[in-house]
Amino acid sequence: MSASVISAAPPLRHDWQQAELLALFELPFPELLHRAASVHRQHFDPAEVQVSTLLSVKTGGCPEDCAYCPQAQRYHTGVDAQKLMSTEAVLEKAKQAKAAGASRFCMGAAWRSPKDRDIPKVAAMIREVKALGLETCATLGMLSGGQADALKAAGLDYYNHNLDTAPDFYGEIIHTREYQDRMDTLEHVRDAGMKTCCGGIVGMGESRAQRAGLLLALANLPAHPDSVPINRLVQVEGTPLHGTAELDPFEFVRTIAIARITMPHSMVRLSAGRESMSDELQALCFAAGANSIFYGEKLLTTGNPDTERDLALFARLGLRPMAVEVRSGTVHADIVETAVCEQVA
Ligand code: SAM
Ligand code: DTB
Ligand code: SF4
Repeated sequence: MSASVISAAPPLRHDWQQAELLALFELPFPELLHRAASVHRQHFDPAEVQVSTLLSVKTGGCPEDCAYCPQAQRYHTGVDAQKLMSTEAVLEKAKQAKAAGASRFCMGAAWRSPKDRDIPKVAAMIREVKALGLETCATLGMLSGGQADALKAAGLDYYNHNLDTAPDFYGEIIHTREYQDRMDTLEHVRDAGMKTCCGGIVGMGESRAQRAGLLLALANLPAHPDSVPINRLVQVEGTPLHGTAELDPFEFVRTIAIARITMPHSMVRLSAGRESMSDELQALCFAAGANSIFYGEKLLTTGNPDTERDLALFARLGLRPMAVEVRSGTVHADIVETAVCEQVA
């Protein structure tokens, strides 16, 4: 990417208006895609896709009431509560993810927030995973400032904490924590010097104005999230949102496109929900500016496309995994590419 291309791009905005986002949603589909694809090319190579692998290091038994979530204790979804995994077991999974071609490893826990006594255990996982040369990410619920500092000291690169939906729809989805709690955690993560991964879920029965409201809240954060996961609701039997009307797939693509336009420097991740998407729909999402995926057979408790399907899709679309700079300054794109190319061959 040449410096002249970057300097020609307009400055990042944090003052988006709801009416502007709604106007984008209302553009003819080809025009919206064209605008998003143009922004994508100003900042990224559109053939590159960042690949992260997820692992649920502490599954189920969560006290929160997020209406979409199979891990909430109060819903009967068949997900059994488990203890925190051992560092050795996590490391084994991280090695497998690296061998399969992932560049980032994201550890998720079904907690409202970690207890202080959990932090050294998670810190040990972070240190070991990082030592493999993987980028590290964790999603553990709400964090205090001190907890964020401790995770940063252990080498955590990214913290995932989603806004999930628009402020005016939030109260229909979650009652056990406030929108402001999420903002506070994001502030602690930024203050600790970590990168933020923050997005939401669509297809929960929200209106188009509320999808715009989610993107507005994300794009007007004090700093755009480094990664913006756009999840399509995975409907799990037993959760209150099971049976929600399906979102029009083109509306999903529009949401991706507007995330790309409003947060031009961010990685926009085509996240949960890919398993039930056609290859054609995913290709449209990449054309609309998505440039990151979760890679590996499982998300946290639900399915994801198997790696063979993703590698075949990458090969068909001429996409390749994105290079990653690790803290030592060495670029291990070659490692990632070799691993993936070996699997494609
Ligand atoms: N417990 C922590 C928290 O909620 O902050 C971290 C894990 S939680 C499972 C991480 C995110 O996964 C949620 O914020 C939500 O956006 C996403 N998620 C959970 N269940 C989902 C589902 N059924 N479909 C789509 N996304 C989902
Ligand atoms: C995110 O935004 N999506 C991921 C990750 N961050 C942690 C989680 C998706 C979970 C889907 C439901 C499940 O597998 O339990
Ligand atoms: Fe718990 Fe996170 Fe699921 Fe909400 S999304 S119920 S906080 S695991």
